[in-house]
Amino acid sequence: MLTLYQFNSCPFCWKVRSLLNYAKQPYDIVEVTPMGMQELDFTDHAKVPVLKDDDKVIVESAAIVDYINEHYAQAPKSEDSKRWTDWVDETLVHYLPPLIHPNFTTSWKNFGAIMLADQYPAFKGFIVRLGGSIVMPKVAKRMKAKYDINDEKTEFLAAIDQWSDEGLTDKSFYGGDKPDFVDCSVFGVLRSGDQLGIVDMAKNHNSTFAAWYDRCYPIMSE
Ligand SMILES: N[C@@H](CCC(=O)N[C@@H](CS)C(=O)NCC(=O)O)C(=O)O
Repeated sequence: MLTLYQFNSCPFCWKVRSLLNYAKQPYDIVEVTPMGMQELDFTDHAKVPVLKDDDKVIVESAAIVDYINEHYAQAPKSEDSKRWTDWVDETLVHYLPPLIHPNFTTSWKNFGAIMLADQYPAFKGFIVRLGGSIVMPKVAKRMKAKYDINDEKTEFLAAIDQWSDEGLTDKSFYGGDKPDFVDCSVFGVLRSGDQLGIVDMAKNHNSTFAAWYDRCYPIMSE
């Protein structure tokens, strides 16, 4: 049985979930507590996602999606797949924290939308939301400096255009008539920002992207 240890707010975790959903592969989810991460006591890896396949433990989202694809999903890959999956992990994902957590007020609102209603007992939920809303704007600021992001909105929309122009070109999916491994990765990371205004902003900006996202949704989202 597959068990995914995750944060519901984590884009790398949604990338994994999108491929599992694409494969129609059942899996359990364990929501990890950001403070302490005691649910991950079985591993030295102190980040989510972590995947357990019975007793086998796989860490790092790139390794996890490769494992899932080899053993469960068998989504097609092309020669250029790695260029795009690296782009997802090294470029696209970095725009999300500055967009979702620019300051305490927006972060608090977004954590309210991200956190599942029954995720934690009430007081613990409050502490996790408060802690996240304090920490994440600082993380977002560090990311902007580290990755030289000056205007996250403009640069994010430019990345969406790049995906649309160079990835999708005139195809229904990156994979052609059907989605492939790359579609699942791009969709998954963006899916983490659904309901937080990010996806709507991208859809309003680029209709080719909007049509692709809507085609992916029923295939990759549970
Ligand atoms: N390179 C890692 C990045 C994972 C990552 O940054 N996870 C974040 C959540 S989005 C995390 O676990 N942060 C907790 C921490 O750093 O303490 C991957 O692809 O799995």
